[in-house]
Amino acid sequence: MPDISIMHALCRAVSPAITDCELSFIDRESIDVALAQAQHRDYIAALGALGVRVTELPAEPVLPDSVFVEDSVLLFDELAVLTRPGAISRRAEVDAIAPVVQSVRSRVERITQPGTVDGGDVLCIGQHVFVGLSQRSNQAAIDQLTAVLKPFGYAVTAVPIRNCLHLKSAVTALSDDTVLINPEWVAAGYFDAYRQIRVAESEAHAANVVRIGAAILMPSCFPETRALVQAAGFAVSTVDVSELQKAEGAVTCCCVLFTG
Ligand code: CIR
Repeated sequence: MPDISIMHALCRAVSPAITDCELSFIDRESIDVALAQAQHRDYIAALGALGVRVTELPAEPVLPDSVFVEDSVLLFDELAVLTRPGAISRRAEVDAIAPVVQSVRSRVERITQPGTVDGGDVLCIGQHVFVGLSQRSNQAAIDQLTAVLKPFGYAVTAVPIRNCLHLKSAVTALSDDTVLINPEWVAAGYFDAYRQIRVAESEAHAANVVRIGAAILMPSCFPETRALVQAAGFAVSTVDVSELQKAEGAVTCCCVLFTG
């Protein structure tokens, strides 16, 4: 039987409060909200052009970082896991997305105190789940995730990171056997089992890309890394997310991908 499962994405429109976003590793710059909203619409269009069916949730007026839906839920084929974000200002995002999550997965687990984890720290490659040990995600959450996912055959590995927000700031998968990595922010040895493409030296933030089947979506501001990824045989689309980058966002964080 051919695989006829369709790729879906949950996205949430940019909050007008995004100017009050959390920032950890970059300095605050003025964000043009209207431009951020326009760039987010382009991002959704880019996902659609790659065959993704997008469900766009309404903006949350008082949750500045709520466009970054990836951080509040992990969606696996068999279940969903609602997170407990590391930043207190972001915890209410989980309750905001929970009803939608319950409509796409019948089994829903939840990370509880003292665990904290942001979805940006969770990188799934096949049955392997790498979880960043970061300012946002801790060992208690990793232990909870390990217990919840083990019955479904997933192996969980904790991966310390440095000088960046999330594990997926430092490394994402281009395919099941290739990663795009910034070895300044994560030890490459954790990904020895994979072919590794390193981001261009002048593009530290370029490792965060969205993989849709065999296609890659990445920000338009990393041309050198884009060329490296294309030279490795991947089809790359780009989108300008400059205003979302000022909120320390990137491309993975603006969607939760799942098959259905
Ligand atoms: C935060 O600091 O939580 C937001 N301003 C940015 C979150 C980006 N999330 C992600 O890359 N997964």
